[in-house]
Amino acid sequence: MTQRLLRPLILTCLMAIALPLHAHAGPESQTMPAVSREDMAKASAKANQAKAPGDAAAVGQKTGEATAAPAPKELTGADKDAAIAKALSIGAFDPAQVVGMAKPWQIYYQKAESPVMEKLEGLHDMVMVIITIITIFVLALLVFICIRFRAKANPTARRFAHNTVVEVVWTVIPILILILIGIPSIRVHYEYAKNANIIDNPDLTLKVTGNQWYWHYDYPDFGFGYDSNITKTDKLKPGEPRLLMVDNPIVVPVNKVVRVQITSADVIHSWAMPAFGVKQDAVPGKLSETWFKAEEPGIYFGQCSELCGKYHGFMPIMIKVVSDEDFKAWTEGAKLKFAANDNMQFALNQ
Ligand SMILES: [Cu+2]
Repeated sequence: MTQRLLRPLILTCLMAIALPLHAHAGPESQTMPAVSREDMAKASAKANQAKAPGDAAAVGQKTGEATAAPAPKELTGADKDAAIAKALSIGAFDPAQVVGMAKPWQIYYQKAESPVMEKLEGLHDMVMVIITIITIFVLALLVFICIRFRAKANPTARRFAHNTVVEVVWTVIPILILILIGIPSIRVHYEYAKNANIIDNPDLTLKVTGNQWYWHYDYPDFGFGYDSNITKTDKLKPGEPRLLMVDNPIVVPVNKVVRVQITSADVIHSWAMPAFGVKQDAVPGKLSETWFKAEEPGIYFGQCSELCGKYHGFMPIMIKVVSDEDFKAWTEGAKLKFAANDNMQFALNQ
């Protein structure tokens, strides 16, 4: 009897899951499998050469100067110092500009500042309501059973097993709840995964390499890279947050798709930026990709989120989101400050 009832029910539920998925997967899903590994590799290779001018243009570079070393204007002396000073001031910390940072006694997320994080928050809130209801329901049931069926009030226990109705109910309701959670959950994944297109045409590529215990950042579109180390507590200036401040922050333009390629030089680290909903393991020998689009200029903090050794808690991440013009000025100064990396130039010239 139970089986006869359950089989069509399970089939109906499976169809209920499959149909909306199919509908959501719609037209875009056809493009997703089309992006093969080979295409990804090609796109990645292009990012280092032909695409570089396009990327640069998208982030404010008007000419094709990003194809190679900054040959057109070889700044020297005072001009060079001024460009570097400008870059430093653009990347500088200012407490008034902090947008994404954990606060004492914070019990909820930081303010969402990327499209993916906004969807994640929505999903979290919904699931939170559901689990709260379930927890209260189960607790109430336990209390009811403890009181109603205690030995004193219920001296002769009834001896029966199986109840078809109850069994069907406690099978079907959880299935419905899972479907209820599953649909928005898959929508978040979908929002994230539609970057099958986005990630091949980013406005900017940032390569992140985890090291014990600091981060190395490369801007392959511009041919420079640098290490980013924590600012020690005794070196902090007034207002700078302890354990979060770094010497060289990441600088990215606002409202631009930043493709982040993440790897590690030693052990597994994890590059996490809560306000953008990004957390990606940095695995030695593997290049992982993710992306974000920062929606508000300001300063954001994150931390290594994979236990990576004794100074795991001392490799923070600082991102400064700036306007296109500031980003362009920053890249010009940063190129000079961090001097062009030979390998990078080689890649750009291929
Ligand atoms: Cu780490």
